[in-house]
Amino acid sequence: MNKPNIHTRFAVLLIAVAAAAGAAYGQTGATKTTAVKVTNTDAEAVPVKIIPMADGRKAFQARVIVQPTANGFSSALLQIPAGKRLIIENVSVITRSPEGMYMETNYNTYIDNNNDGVGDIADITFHRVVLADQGAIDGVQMATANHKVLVFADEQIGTGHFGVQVQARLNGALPTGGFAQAQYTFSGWVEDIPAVQ
Ligand SMILES: [Ca+2]
Repeated sequence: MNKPNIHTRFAVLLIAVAAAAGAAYGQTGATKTTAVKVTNTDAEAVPVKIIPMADGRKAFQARVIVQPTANGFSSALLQIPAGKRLIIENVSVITRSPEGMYMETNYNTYIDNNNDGVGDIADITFHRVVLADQGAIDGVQMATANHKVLVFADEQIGTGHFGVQVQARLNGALPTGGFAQAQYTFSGWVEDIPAVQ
């Protein structure tokens, strides 16, 4: 079956970040009044900027944030430049949860695994992130991961368009007023997708 264009499933989400939330994102200073994107859950995908390197290669490095609220997966999308393939070589993740809670995290990508020129369910692969608990500081339970990987992510297969979808879920419902966040950073290379063989 054809995979729908997932880029169309996301809308823009802008949230003004208050001082407390800003601190949780590693920001400093007083109350922020600038509207910034703090999560991409069901929101506009985070774009990837292609960075030319001196040797001719094209690099990328991008951050995606997802904020789960319960034991069902929440997701966010890293948008791949049109017609490009990401070659992900490093993934770093930090999760912040209420003390005593923890997360399951993974991300998925597409490549034409069955080589039929059609973006279908055979083309999705899941990449689990192994987190190491860092304990709790000031009531915030943290876990981190930093892994050398080799993952391919195509933006287009046939008429289907895809991104890198990150996911996270908690081991239970987020308490009222609680804060939970999984922040992913991907680093790697950008190449053109070769023609279908
Ligand atoms: Ca396919």
